[in-house]
Amino acid sequence: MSDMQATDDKARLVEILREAERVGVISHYRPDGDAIGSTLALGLALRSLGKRITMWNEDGVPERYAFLEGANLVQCPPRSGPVEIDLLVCVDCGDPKRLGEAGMALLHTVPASANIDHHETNTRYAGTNYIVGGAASCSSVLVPVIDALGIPMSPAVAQALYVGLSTDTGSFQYGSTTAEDMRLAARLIECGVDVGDTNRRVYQEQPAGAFAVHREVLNNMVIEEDGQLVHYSMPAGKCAELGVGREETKDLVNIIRILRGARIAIIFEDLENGLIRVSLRSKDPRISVSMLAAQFGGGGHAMAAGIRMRGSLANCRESVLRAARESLKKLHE
Ligand SMILES: [Mn+2]
Repeated sequence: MSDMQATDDKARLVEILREAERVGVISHYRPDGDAIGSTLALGLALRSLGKRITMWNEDGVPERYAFLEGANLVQCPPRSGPVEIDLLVCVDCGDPKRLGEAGMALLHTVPASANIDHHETNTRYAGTNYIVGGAASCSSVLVPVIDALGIPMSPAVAQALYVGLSTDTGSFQYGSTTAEDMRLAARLIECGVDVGDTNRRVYQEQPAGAFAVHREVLNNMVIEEDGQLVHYSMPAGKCAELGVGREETKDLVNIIRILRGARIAIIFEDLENGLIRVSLRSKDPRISVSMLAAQFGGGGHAMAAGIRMRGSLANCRESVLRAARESLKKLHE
């Protein structure tokens, strides 16, 4: 998409945001820091204009983000009945299916919809789409929108945006992190974000259950292709055996991706509903896991992508590993 197109979309987005009285904000299921940060930042910012705001998420707010202002206001999307809003805004969600079933139903019944996102693979499914593919986070994309609306950046909005930016840049560690991202972080800190306190709450307050899962992954990870490919598979029943919820299986790929020499890290997880979830990370800029995922109907970013596949754990794993080995082989051709 050209910059001009993005500018036009932004102007239209700002206009409909300004006009709407009752706005619903929603993001993807199994929300991460950017999904929650974007939802809260936009919700709180629009609320400060006197609008009536409803915030939704299929899976609610994960414990680690519950400290953010407004987190207690996030509800599950209604399963039925009319919803009294003028505009539904989907943030950080590249594909309407990821809104969840109730969210997707909302999208089809509301009078107007908008989509603000940074996923390259965004399908532009809303009435108005403002997509900046390649931006570090959806939170980053929201900043010029909030500015254009003339809303002063409150400490609460800044903190929500900071959490989105920090989590989507891997705490500013990804190679894609730019000077502009750092300048945005600086601005958010100037607006009142307590960096030490925010990072401690997001990154250093993990429940004991998380350690049971980490132990399991470290004990059973597989290292192959001379250490270039590392993966772990979580079979059906494992969460119950470990006594943890699905929430604890998020971000497991970060445990194995730090192996020295690894280029691709993959977690396979049997979701026990006929679906296998695959989380992929690349540590080599020549390998796009987004393209790898696309071969199986998945998507995401070049260095971080995901797939939901139908089939057995063993079959899905073999197909994806074959493709991963293939992309490693291409490096040496
Ligand atoms: Mn994001």
